[in-house]
Amino acid sequence: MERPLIAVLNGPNLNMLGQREPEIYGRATLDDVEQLCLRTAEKLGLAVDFRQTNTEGELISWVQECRKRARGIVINPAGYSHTSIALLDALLASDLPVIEVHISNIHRREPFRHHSYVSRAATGVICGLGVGGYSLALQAMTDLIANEDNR
Ligand code: CA2
Repeated sequence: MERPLIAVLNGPNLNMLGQREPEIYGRATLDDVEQLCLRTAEKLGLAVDFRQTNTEGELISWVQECRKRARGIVINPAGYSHTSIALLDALLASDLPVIEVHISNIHRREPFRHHSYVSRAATGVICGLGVGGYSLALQAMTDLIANEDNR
């Protein structure tokens, strides 16, 4: 049987992971995060499409594409979490399970990071557990999909 496809989408500036602010985001690069997701997906029997963009429109277009091709979305919307109703609308329209991931604990940081528009479309939110949060999100997604299939 074909492996369920999970889109792992990353927003602006996450391409700089591991290059600056290691005290907040750790030392792993985005390539390391992709490898972590691929390894985790292999163990869980999932397929992963891992992407990063610095533009809001591209992120929204990718979410729209997911409707036809993916079983779930794991997303770190980065700065767009706190600003983008358009991204929220796209995620709501996708009709897919969404897990929002933040590497840092946004609630321990500046007040403007405490609210995420995206969380309204998310089945679950993982934050503050470093890049391991991506792996946890894929594990949780496996359970969500299994529950859907057993309905
Ligand atoms: O903690 C997270 O994962 C965030 O989504 C990261 C975003 C931030 O705007 C959110 O509030 C929380 C920032 C991504 C930028 O990442 C960088 C990594 C290294 C150096 C500079 C930026």
